[in-house]
Amino acid sequence: MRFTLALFGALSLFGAAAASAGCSGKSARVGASGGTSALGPELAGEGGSFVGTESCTNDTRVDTYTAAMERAGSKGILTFQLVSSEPAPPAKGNNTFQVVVKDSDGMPLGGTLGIDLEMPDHGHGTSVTPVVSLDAGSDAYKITPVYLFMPGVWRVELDFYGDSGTDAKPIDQATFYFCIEG
Ligand SMILES: [Cu+2]
Repeated sequence: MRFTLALFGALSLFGAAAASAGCSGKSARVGASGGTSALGPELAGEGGSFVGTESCTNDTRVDTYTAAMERAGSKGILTFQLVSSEPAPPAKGNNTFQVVVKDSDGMPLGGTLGIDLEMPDHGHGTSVTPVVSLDAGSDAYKITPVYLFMPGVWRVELDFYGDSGTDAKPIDQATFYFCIEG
């Protein structure tokens, strides 16, 4: 029994190492309020496997980018609008997103917005921490760089924390998936 458990542990370690061998970089979860940014990199979660770089254009998870695309928050409280991506659609390398967060009346909200970038099939994030800044004039959050350095499916999670900062739980969050081509 002991031997079995020890062996399982060793295999798990090996598996985790193998899963991360194909990719580099770490997940970056950041937030910013009113033009300042609070940086809080964290390591990417375990799991995932390296699946190569085959095209993801037909992957059923991915969204088709359109300007001003909107997504209801998972809690049904807020709406997240990806006003624009530069370049459009999002492409391999550096992107700049403009995001507006709206309440149920469609009024834009100011507060703290966080972004988390991950390649779910590879179990890693990005290697450059995005900076989030709120433009008080347009009520849009500018997020740059959204560094999608590798072809494949990228998960873009937006977390809105209001004025309470990223130490609190997000009030609502929405997730987009984009296929980045090589
Ligand atoms: Cu990857």
